[in-house]
Amino acid sequence: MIDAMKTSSRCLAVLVGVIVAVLVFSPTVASAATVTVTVGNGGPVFTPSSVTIQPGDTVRWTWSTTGHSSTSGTPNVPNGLWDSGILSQGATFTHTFNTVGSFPYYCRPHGLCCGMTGMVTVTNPTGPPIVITNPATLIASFSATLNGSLNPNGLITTFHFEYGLTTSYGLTTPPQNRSGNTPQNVNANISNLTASTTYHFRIVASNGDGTSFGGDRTFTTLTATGPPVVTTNPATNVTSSSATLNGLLDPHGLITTVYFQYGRTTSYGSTTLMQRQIGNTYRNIASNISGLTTGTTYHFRIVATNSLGMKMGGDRTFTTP
Ligand SMILES: [Cu+2]
Repeated sequence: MIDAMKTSSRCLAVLVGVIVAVLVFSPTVASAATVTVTVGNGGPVFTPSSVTIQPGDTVRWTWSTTGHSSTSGTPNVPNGLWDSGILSQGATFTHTFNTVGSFPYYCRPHGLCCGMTGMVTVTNPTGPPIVITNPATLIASFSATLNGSLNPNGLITTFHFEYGLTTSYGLTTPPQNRSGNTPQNVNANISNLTASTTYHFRIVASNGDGTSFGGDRTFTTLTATGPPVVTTNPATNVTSSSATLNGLLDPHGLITTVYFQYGRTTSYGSTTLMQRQIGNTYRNIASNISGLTTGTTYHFRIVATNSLGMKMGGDRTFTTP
C-alpha cells in the first residue's frame, strides 16, 4: 500500500517534470522547416510534386535514381533561381525560399518529354486574429467611437465591437472585413447611447484559424448638455501669407459660438469670424486666415462658448514658409 503510494507519487513527480520541460522548451514561434522531395522514385516524377511551405523554409531534393535535375522555371525555360545540375542516385540538393510566391521547377532531361515538373508554393504563416481593444474616442453625450488594433494574421478576417452596460455587452457594431498580416487600427461609431452612463466594450475578430477577443474597456458618456468640448488641431494649407486653422468641436447640446484666436505670441491678438454650431456630436471646424508674414511662427487656438461656459483648446503653432 505504502509502496504503491510511493510509486504513484514518483510517477507524478516525473510527469510534472516532463510537463515543465515541455512548457519551458517549446518554441512559441514555428521555426524554419525542411521539406523533402524525392527525385525519380519509380519514374520521371518529383514526389510529392507540389509542396507548400513558409518563408525561410528549405526544400531538400533527394535522388532515388540517376540522371535528373531540379531546375527552377518551366520545361526548357529555366528562370535562374536554382539549378541542381543533373545528379546521381543518393545525391541531395537544397534551396531555401525566403519570399512568398509560386515557384515551378522541372527536370532538364525529363521536363518536356515526360512532364517531370514540380511546384513549391510559399505562403505566409496564418493564425487566429491578433486584437487589442484601444480606448474609445470622440466620446459625446449619445455617441462615441470604439477603437481597436487588428492583425488579420494572413487570413480574411471579420471583426466587430460588442458593447453594453456590463461585460455581458449585448449590442454589436456591423461586421467589417480586413486582410493582411500586420496590425491595423480599426474603429466603429456607435450612437443612441444614454448620457452620463458607463459602457463596456471590446473588439471581437474571427478568421479560418479561430476567434479572438480584445480586453474589456469602459468609457462614460458626457452629460446631456454642458460646456463645449474643443480640441485645437494642426493648421493646414500653410502658405507664405495664409493658412487654414482647424479644430474639433462638440457643442454639447447647446447653441455654441466658435472661432479661432491667432497671433505671433500666445497673447494672440487676432480672431476669426464667429461660427454658430448646434448639436451633440463632434465636427471639424476650419477657418482660413490671410495677410500673414512670410517666415513667421504663428500661435492659434480654438475658442467655443455656450450658455454653460467658454472652453479654449490647447495652443498650436505653424510657421509660414
Ligand atoms: Cu528527370
